[in-house]
Amino acid sequence: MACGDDSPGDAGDEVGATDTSDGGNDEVDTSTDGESSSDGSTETESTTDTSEETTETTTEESTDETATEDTTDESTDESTDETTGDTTGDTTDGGAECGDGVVEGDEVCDDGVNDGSYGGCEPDCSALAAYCGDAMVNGPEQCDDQNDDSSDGCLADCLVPQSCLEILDFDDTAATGTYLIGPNDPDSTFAVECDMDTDGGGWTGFAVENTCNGDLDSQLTAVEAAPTEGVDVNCRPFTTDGGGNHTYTWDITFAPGFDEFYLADFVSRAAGGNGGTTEVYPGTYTQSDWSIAHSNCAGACVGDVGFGSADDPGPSATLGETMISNLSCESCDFPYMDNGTPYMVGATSSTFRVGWGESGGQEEGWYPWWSGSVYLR
Ligand SMILES: [Ca+2]
Ligand SMILES: [Ca+2]
Ligand SMILES: [Ca+2]
Repeated sequence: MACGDDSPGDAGDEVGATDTSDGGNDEVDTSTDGESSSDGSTETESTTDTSEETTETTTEESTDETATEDTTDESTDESTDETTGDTTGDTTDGGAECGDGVVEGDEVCDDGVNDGSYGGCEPDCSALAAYCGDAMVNGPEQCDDQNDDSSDGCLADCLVPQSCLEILDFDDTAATGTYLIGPNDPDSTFAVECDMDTDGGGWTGFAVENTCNGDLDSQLTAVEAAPTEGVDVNCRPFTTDGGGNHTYTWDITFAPGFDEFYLADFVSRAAGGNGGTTEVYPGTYTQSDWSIAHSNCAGACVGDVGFGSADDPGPSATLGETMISNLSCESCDFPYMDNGTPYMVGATSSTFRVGWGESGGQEEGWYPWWSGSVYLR
């Protein structure tokens, strides 16, 4: 399919659309046939003639069948002839009438209305009005790149996709790979990884680098503040407390919304200071509430990193839940153990949240998202 196929047909007149697209095919066929044999072009012309005759016959018959329609058409034609249609059409093309809904003679299109509106035909039937595929952004379009490539940030319906799910819904042949999307602004697209395989596909995957520098909006919030906090040049948030407790959230806006997520190759990193160690003890504490991301040292002074929707009261999955043994270090990696497992959130949300924290008398800290990807759908 192509952009050009849609617009004339969408104008509401199948006759005009068929003739127009046939004209385009004839040009292609002629050049192709010329290379192989001279007989081919003759066959093509006869085929085209036959279809046109058939179409005209069908139109006349259907019109004649209903007396009411017939009368209406005649009165419309008469009024058109009295004003402009007759002069423009008949004189030039020897019988072609712009406005009769039939493409004939020198007409490029004729949708019966020919008011120059989007997807239609210009008033003198000499050219198509603005349409998806004319290389200009017009009408309801966000882009018009005249191709069927779904990965370049402009779909063949002249809209900029906001997510990998939108791409897959439009193009069910789209394969896993890199795609341009514009989740916030059709004029500002960037590359993401689309997983078109897992559980039916349609997952939008982004790296931590996409969460700043204008791609995806993100917000670091201190629920319980630490003296050291920030976001490094690679968009990675970080915190280190001063020997007390700390809890943070980091919200990433994904305008298209999501109902589920999974993590891929995801790694958190401890960022303790002055010999302070960061602990995750899965049997002692796992985060269940965004408002607190650590134990209060009743059992042990530990923390966790959680993932989910900012619209839920707490995370849908946490680092601690997936671990099978305690981890403790000043600066080391905490790999997520259930990479690739989809988790549901409570309700469709447009804000993905990472929450984390620590407690205890040492200086403990985190890079909650050191590396890896988050996939939303
Ligand atoms: Ca006509
Ligand atoms: Ca256009
Ligand atoms: Ca495209």
